Amino acid sequence: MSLELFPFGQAGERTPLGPSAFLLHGFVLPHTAQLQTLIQAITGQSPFRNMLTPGGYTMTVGLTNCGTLGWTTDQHGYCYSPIDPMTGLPWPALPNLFLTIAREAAQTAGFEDFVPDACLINRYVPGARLSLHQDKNERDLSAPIVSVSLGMPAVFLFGGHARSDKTARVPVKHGDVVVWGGEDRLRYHGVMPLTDQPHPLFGSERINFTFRKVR
Ligand code: MD6
Ligand code: FE
Repeated sequence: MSLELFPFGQAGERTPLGPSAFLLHGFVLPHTAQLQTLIQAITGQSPFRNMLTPGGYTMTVGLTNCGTLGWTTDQHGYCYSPIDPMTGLPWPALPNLFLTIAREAAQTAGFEDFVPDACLINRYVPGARLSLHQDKNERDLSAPIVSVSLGMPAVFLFGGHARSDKTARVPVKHGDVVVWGGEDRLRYHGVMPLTDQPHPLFGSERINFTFRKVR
């Protein structure tokens, strides 16, 4: 069961999605070209790859990381690792612009002094989706998550604390940022299958990156 939400805000507006969750419309619009260049440098070193879940499925979303820790999954389970299993090397460093955006977005949502140590980068192509999940592999659940959307639009599903709770459908566009923490930190969420709506800068791709404080 889905509940329609229409947070079609203007750049600079803040739509609450919960007591401690906000959609910051167009928050990174001034930086999107620079972010794209930084992401190209990161994926040149640690490419996007379609990982295998413990359930034996290959994810439709391509994934990589930057920061001291990176999120990975294989048939044995999920974990954070300092080493990219594909290259055997540390993940690329978190660029300063990423750290600044993460801190300022968190602050705008009411979370002071957010310093992430991990940034998970997802690439969606038409048809890719992310099933409902909780982000609960982080040791420090007092820190929020900051999630940046670039490229093609998507519908973010924002549920409750049980998988069966009804979900809100939240349109996320190029330049939008979602921040959530506090009592909303463990809510189920996912992304509906993307439709092909090519973007002038990113073509038929959506890039999402989420900053976390793991340790
Ligand atoms: C995405 N995002 O938007 C997937 N998780 O592509 C997430 O799974 C996510 O956006 C935690 C907090 C914010 C998010
Ligand atoms: Fe998530």
